[in-house]
Amino acid sequence: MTNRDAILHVRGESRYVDDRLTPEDTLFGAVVTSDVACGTIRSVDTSPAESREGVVCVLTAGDPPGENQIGNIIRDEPLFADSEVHYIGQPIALVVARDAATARSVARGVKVEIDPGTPLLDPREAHAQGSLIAPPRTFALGDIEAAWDRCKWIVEGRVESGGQEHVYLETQGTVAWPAEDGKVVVQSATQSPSVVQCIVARMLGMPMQRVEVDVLRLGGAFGGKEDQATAWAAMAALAAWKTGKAVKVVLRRREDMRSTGKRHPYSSDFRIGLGKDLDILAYDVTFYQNAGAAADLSTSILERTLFHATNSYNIPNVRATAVSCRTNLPPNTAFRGFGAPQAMFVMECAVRKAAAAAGAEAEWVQRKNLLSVGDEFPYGMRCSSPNARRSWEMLEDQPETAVMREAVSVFNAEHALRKKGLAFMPVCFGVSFTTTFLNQAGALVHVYSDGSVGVSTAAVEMGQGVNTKIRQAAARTFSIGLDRVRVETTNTARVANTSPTAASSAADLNGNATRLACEAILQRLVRSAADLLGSEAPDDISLLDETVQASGQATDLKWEALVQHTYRNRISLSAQAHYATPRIHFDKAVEKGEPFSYHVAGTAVTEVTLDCLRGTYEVDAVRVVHDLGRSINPMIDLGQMEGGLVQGIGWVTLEELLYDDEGRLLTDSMSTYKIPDMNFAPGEIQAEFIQDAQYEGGAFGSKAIGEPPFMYGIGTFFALVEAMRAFRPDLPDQHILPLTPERVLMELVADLSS
Ligand code: LUZ
Ligand code: MOS
Repeated sequence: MTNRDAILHVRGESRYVDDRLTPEDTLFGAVVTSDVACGTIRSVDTSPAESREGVVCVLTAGDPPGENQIGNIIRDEPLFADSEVHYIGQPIALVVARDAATARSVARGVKVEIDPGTPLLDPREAHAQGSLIAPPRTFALGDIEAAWDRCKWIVEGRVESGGQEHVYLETQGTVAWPAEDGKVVVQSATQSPSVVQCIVARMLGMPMQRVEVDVLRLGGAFGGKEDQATAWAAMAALAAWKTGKAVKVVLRRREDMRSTGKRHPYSSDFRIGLGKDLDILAYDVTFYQNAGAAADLSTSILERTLFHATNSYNIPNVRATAVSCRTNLPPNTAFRGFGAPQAMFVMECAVRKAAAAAGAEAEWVQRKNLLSVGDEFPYGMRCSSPNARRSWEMLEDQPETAVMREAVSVFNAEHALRKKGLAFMPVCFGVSFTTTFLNQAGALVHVYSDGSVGVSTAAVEMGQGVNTKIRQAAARTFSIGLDRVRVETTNTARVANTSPTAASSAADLNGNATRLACEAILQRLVRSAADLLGSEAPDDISLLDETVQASGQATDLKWEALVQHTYRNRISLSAQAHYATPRIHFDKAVEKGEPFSYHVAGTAVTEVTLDCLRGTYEVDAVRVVHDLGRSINPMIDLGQMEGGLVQGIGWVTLEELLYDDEGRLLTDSMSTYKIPDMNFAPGEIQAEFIQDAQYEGGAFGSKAIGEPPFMYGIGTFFALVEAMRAFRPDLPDQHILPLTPERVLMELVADLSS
């Protein structure tokens, strides 16, 4: 089983927004953005630009006929800055011209006068000044104050984790055009078609039925298009509505990197206590989230940070507090893991520091405290999966693990200037949107009279292979060949109220909706077959490999003939279905509930080699044992595993976002922002999947795969620290990521002269 879209990708035949065929007279919009991070707008002079050859119009804050507002959860984000600017790269105007070159060159010349203020860039400073997105939240379990007395070892620390640029291959973009009777059609590279629809409608002051959002596929997203595709879609829609022409807005890489938000940097404080048997008795943590200038999804991301504060560990006394701090960076946003990686990094720093204080091996303390079935999470849910423990034990039992350990100690004994390090990284990730109402999906299935099948769902294909999984869901339910099934674009006129394709849940939710719609049609087909075969008992009839079976025996009746017969009898061959994840709930008033359909758990072990003179390093191998449920498509899941892992390794090692004191991003191109490539990827990635259980929440017993593997990448950070320690046993705590080669080198040589 492969990702069927891969054939299109490797031939260059996949069509992204900028590849769509558009009318000859399509206009292009280029964005005028703020060059200061904070200030009051004195004037925006658009008239010289408007009189330039080829320019059709220049749009600003006064132009939307509805609201000049794109905030979804919190309405705090203007489409175009009106009186103030809050970050460098914030849109102020859109120059609409006959071609992209003209639009861009004119946009560069638009004069904006701003009285600059002093930008706020640090989340703790923002917190101290009361600059918050929302009030802080706290999850608590047990009695933390009483627990400290019972601890034998108590350690504290401060942890910093940096942001991360999404670097989706396709930059942000939209094409929009006006249709008949006041309608606007929007082809957007978005993970959230219905959010784009809702906000464009609000911005144009019209009902949602007059805005049709259509999404064919995205060239990657990773969370970066869950909320942040909206601005460009709204601009294109506004320009199309104003001009009566098709309008395209597509960002260049540097524009995209400057204007869009990233993974949230966090600054955190922890305090952890171990009992005499090395049980983690107490954990107190505070997260300061750098939200940037607008809320975006920050409050939801903050919530997931709290849900994953204790990662894979059972801790009876916990207090986790998180605060979303408003600063003058671009609004930070969803990125694979959605606040969980930041939480897990702090937890791992804490466990390791506590183990060191107790004179114990980190692995010993990690393993001792892993979750077991029945353990309570700080949010009240109980652990129902044995796989946190089981994955660790399976990994440890693999003969390769002993070989790896031996190789590291032999290598370190034999080499003075190169050292190896090894680290275990457990991950336990909750699957479901933590915003409960989003856990729903719709599917619309048509069986055509020739037996071919078209499926529309709420899921957006972004390279992750969800369309192949949906094809499989339909083909499997009907028991027909995969090639009979086509997955259509994600379109708000066909499937309404689409939840974002996010939270690793798209295949679960939309696979189930597809199954339900296909089952409804299948029931009619079975009755129709019974009728045709003169059978009294439809219960006896089934379909297997495109052939009707009666009492388990193949008949001469094939899929195509059955479909034709059913059609000619005027029986509907279409069905719509809705799926909502059962059981889940959460009460924010007490911060308790059962927010997740299930957890996925696993463990990774990472081996690195460090060049201690240069600070450079290689990731030799990562071996993972991971819980997939019963995978629909192991090949796609392995691809997600490898991609997520390498992206996670990038976050903790190479990927460093640097800003100057004015809040200007210095690493705004692929030459200054380094992402892991094939040469940097681990020499070996080995994944063993636990594939035995059946899960109601996932489609066909499968489990989500999109985000969890990202966090195995955190293991590389700690493997590097182990290698550094092998060179310099007196090395102080390392609690800052990314651990770039530069940082490694500086740490290794720090204070050497004294
Ligand atoms: N998006 C969202 C997500 O809106 N809610 C979530 O809980 C979530 N989790 C992971 C990734 N995206
Ligand atoms: Mo998300 S981080 O868009 O699942």
